[in-house]
Amino acid sequence: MQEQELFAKMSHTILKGEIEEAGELARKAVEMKIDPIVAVNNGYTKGLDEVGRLFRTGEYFLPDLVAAGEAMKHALDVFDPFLKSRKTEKKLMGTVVLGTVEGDFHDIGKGIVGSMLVAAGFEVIDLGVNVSAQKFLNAVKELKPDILGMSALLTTTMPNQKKVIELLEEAQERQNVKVMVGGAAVTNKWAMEISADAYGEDAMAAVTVSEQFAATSVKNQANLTPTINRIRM
Ligand code: B12
Repeated sequence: MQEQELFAKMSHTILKGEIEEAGELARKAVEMKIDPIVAVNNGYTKGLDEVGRLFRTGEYFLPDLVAAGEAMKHALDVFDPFLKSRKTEKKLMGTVVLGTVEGDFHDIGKGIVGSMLVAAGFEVIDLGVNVSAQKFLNAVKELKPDILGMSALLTTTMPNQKKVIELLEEAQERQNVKVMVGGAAVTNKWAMEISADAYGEDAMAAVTVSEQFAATSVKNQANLTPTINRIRM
């Protein structure tokens, strides 16, 4: 099978919510030595985008979204060990606390971001989905991560990213951590509006941004605050 054909089939399994088949194709991609990220971006994500479009136009319903999400997660479960096994022997790049904000249960993209960060040498502490502002604050206080990453896929939950930043400020913890935001609903403009340190439009950008934070040694040079525009990918 050619790569393009495989990608089209991957997209189709998501569109049809074919869980087992989605996993089979992921295994096929591994066999063909296709980079998991390329397969996710060129195959499965295309399907999810189409599912999102069909949901918006009223042709798909919630069960279709659920099935698509399940199929995607199944494929990611196959890829995950391969993504993480890329981890190099280099020293720990830093610690990232990651979570999807309160009211939001989308975790596929966050999962990809987490796996890619692990592969890039970061320790990732994933707080899961529907994470309250207080829980993010507690994690920053207790775990003292270098970076806090927040995902939001719904326009209704984006404001909860702002709430977290405000809570960090109130608790005088804001200067101790770099805040990176992302998720389908989020834009660079929004990130600037809420005074996040960075916006990452995809998992690769999340890694690049985190590497830049690591290079400028967040903890040692707390006075260095790159603007979002400078660090945006
Ligand atoms: C699958 C899916 C679901 C699944 C999620 C399963 C799961 N475990 O995640 C389920 C069925 C649960 C679901 C539920 C709902 N969904 Co939904 N869902 C989707 C869908 C089709 C795909 C999302 C996805 O996984 N995309 C693929 C990943 C890889 O992309 P991503 O998340 O954007 O992540 C990438 C980047 O954004 C970035 N990134 C992500 N997180 C982070 C974090 C950081 C820090 C950084 C730097 C980067 C970063 O990197 C990732 C990898 O490249 C989208 C449509 C779409 N195309 O986005 C709708 C969509 C997001 N859902 C939508 C809606 C409306 C809902 C519901 C409200 C539906 C309902 N009536 O109940 C509920 C909400 C439930 C809740 N409270 O959370 C709308 C949102 C509209 C809006 N703008 O607010 C969308 C856009 C569909 C649509 N077109 O209407 N959904």
